[in-house]
Amino acid sequence: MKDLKRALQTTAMQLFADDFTHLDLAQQFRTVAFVTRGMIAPNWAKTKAAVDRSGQKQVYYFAIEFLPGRLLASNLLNLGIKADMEAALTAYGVDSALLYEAEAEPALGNGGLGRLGSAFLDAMASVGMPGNGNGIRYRYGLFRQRFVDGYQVELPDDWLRDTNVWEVRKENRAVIVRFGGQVWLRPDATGQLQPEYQGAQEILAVPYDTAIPGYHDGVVNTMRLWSAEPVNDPNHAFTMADKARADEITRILYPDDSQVAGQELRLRQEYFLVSAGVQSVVHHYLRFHQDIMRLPEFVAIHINDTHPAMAVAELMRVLLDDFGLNWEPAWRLTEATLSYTNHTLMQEALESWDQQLFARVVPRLAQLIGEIDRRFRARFTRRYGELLVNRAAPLGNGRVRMANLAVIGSHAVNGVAKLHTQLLGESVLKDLVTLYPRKLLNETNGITMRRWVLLANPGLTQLLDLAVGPAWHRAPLAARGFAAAAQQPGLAKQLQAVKLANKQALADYILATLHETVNPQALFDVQIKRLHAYKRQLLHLLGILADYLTLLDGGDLPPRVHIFAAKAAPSYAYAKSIIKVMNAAAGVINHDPRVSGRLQLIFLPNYNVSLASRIIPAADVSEQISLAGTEASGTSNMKLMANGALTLATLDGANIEIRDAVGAANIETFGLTATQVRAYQQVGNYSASAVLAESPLLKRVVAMLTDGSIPDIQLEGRQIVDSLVLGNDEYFVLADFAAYQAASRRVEQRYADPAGWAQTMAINIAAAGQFAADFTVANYGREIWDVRPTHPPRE
Ligand code: OAK
Repeated sequence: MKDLKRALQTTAMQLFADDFTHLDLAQQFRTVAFVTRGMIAPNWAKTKAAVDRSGQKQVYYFAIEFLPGRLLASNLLNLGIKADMEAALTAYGVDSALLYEAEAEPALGNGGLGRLGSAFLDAMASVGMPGNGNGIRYRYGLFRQRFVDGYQVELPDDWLRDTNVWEVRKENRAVIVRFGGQVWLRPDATGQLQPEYQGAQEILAVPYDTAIPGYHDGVVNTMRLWSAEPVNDPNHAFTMADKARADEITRILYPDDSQVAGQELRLRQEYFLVSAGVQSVVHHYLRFHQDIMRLPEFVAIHINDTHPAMAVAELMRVLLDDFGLNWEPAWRLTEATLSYTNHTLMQEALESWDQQLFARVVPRLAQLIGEIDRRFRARFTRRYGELLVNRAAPLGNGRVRMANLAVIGSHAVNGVAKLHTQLLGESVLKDLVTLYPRKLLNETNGITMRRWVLLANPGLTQLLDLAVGPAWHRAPLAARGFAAAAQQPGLAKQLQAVKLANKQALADYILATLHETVNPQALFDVQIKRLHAYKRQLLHLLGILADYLTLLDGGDLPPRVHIFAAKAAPSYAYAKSIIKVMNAAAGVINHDPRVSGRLQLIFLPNYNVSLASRIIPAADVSEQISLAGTEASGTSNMKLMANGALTLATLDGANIEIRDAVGAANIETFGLTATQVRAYQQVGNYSASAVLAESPLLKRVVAMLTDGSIPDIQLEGRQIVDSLVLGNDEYFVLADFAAYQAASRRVEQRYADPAGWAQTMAINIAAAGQFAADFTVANYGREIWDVRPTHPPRE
């Protein structure tokens, strides 16, 4: 600790020419982070050198989003110096919790997709797999959300305004990315066709590297994020317009979750990411290897959803144009190097690009995809027929279909939960699976246990350490013993006390941010995720309104606090209406003395990784109520169970695997199954109005949205009711309402038995270990990347 104190003083002097204790909190944060970075650096250099020297195969995880969360506490934890640093801070009179909050959160992702990428980077470092992130350094991350009169307002996220201590600019590793112009193929001296570019726009891609330290293992991997700049040519000054055109590319993260923007700028972002990434992977490979034909022995490139799917064509471009390979060997290398994960079944999220736009932005890739398409058709049409091949081809109806391209160019394709993978094979990827029956695999998602339990829930961590020892930090399955241990009434009592303290802390936060007082003894019922119709926050809201009416009718329900957090895509009018209606309903319910202390609706603004870390440890119930067959996996379901919440769920995504892990007695499931939903959709015999007509309670609830009982929501309430009635309730909210209400009552009955509830909590915590991302990446390594961890998580 003495050394740390001294390091803080020295660094404070170097950075700010002042004593550490004289600095403000932001400066103190920078000082601590700088010291921490200095302690990571030697192992970072060592890891890179060791991987290069040993020639171990490396994973490059290409993703248009990463969502790491704040890094200081997590880095200190992984380095094993968190307690020491906190002691040093205390000695200087600094509150470490406040100091951690001074860090800007890198919000370079929308939700599940980006967070999964970051969990994988952490996990790869923690099990000793050489793994690199490859993404975009957005100047502005996902918007900050505020509510004004209950409406969502989006504010810019200027996360780089203060310097980012964690990143290292690597100008010497910059590469040039070419856009637009014309490309001709001309034979060179040997008769080989070579592309000749005219009028292309060149952009400099500059990498910024961030260290990703593993947990207590000395491994430090890299997340590389690319920033666009004008090319700095000493013979040709760039103009302001050049600079603006470059800056634009990495200026802002598209705030759409599961919806395709379809704009040229997004396409440019995707190509920028892919071209910079592929070039840098190949350059690095050539520094240590001579033979490009051995690329897949040392390099695995992973395509995280379709946004980086152009990697297929870009790698072909590099192999053909830069290395002069023939098509067949180049194609073999490409397929062996690439793999692809699908993260959604939603039609509107399946990317495709207008072929003309595509050819204008990336003309050489358009040529290559044309050739991929031609060969694909030539290979399969005779055997499988034109209809099937037309549907599965990379080109069709004037569009470039990114998922098809990704599957065709990869040796492995995976879904992210068992049900999702099965449904992929039956729907979106059916034709491609017919053509490539062995490509489709399942790799169920996972989470960073250390962030979501060790960091977020120190109380529970202490109890687990007490009950099963600290082995679970590295060997997540070791938490299994917690279920038996919690049968001792003493431990069960302590577990209840930990949960109550976490709820009190969240109650304090709610009071400070929304000026609402909530009772920590009440049931805390949590739904935190992006706002989307398929996730059915509306079903939860209808449930709350029904309970409100029941209470007003004189019914008796136990005290319950419903806690939401969710951002809506700025262009998603329906999702924004739900937010407005939620906030308006909160205004009514929370201020009605007739239900005071018994029912509350809390919508916390600006959901992000940091807010999730506050809410999750305090949750009693985890709402995972998407329409069966729509949520690919979900990962908040895993985080919440790991913190002892009971899952209230439809049989969707990874909820099914959670049920299998905890047993049907320790989860509440309800609602239509994916098979039943599909049957309705195929026959077309679902009638929302018929459901409504049969339920007097439901009718009253729906009426509340338009009859003025909730003020100031005329348009929004009408829009929602229209979607239910005129639109025939696309997501079967009304169909599942009665089953949801019944499940909700069962949850309350369980909660009325504190001892039984404590057991269920313990069983959920104990079973969560199987969802550690450490296992997930080890499985990817074995089944897809052919990369083995040096210290795999123990089974
Ligand atoms: C975002 C944009 C396009 C396609 C998919 C997404 C996305 O975030 N999907 C989510 O990925 C998570 C990680 O696999 C899953 O847990 C979520 O179910 C899925 O919606």
